[in-house]
Amino acid sequence: MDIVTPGFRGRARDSSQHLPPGQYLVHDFPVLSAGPTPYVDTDEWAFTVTTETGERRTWSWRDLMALPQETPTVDLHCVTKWSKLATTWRGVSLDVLLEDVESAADFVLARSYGGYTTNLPLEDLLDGQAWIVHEFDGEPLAPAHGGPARLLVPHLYLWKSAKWVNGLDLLTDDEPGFWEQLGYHEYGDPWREQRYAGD
Ligand SMILES: Nc1nc2c(c(=O)[nH]1)N[C@H]1C(S)=C(S)[C@@H](COP(=O)(O)O)O[C@H]1N2
Ligand SMILES: [Mo]
Repeated sequence: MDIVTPGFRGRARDSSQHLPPGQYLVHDFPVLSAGPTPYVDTDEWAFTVTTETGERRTWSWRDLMALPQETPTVDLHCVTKWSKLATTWRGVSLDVLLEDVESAADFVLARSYGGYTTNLPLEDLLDGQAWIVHEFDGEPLAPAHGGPARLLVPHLYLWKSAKWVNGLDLLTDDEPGFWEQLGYHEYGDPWREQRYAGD
C-alpha cells in the first residue's frame, strides 16, 4: 500500500524560492511597452553591433537564423513586481554574436526599433547570460513582446531585455538608457532589489 499522498510532492516545486524580494508570481504574460509597438518585417530586420572605434558588424534575419540556436528556460522579473517562472525562448547567444567582435569596451547601450534604449555592462551579455530571441514558447515572438526579436537578459530586471532590438553600441563610458535616465537603477539586479537609482 502506498502511504505517501501524491499531492505531497507539490512541496518540492514550491516557487517561493525563485521569487526575488518584493515580487509576486503571474501565470499570464503582461505586456509593458513605453510606446507603440513597431512592426518590423524580417526582410528588413537587421541587427548591428557598433564598437567604441566605430566598427560595425550587421546581421540580417537570414544571418541570425543560420547561427547556432539555443532554447533557454529562464525566470523573468519585472520591476513593476511581477515575475514569470520557467519561460522558454529560442534564439542566439550573445557569446556567438560577439565572438568575432574586437572591443575593449566595458558597457553596452542596446537600441531598439522605435527608439528605446537600455544600458548594461558588456560582461552581463556574455558567458551564457543573454540572447537575441525570436521564439517564445515554441512560437514566433509576438510583436507586443518584442518580435521579430528581442534581447533577453533574465538575470536583470526585464526592462533591460530590450524588445525590437536592432543593435548594441559597445561603449568605453556607461550611458544611461530610456528608463535609467528616468531614475531607474543603472544595473537592476532583482535579487538585490535594485529598482531605482541609489537602491
Ligand atoms: N523596446 C522596448 N523594450 C522594452 C520596453 C519598451 O518599452 N520598449 N519595456 C521594457 C519593460 S519595462 C519590460 S517589463 C519588458 C516587458 O516585456 P513584455 O512586454 O514582453 O512583458 O520589456 C522591456 N523592454
Ligand atoms: Mo518593466
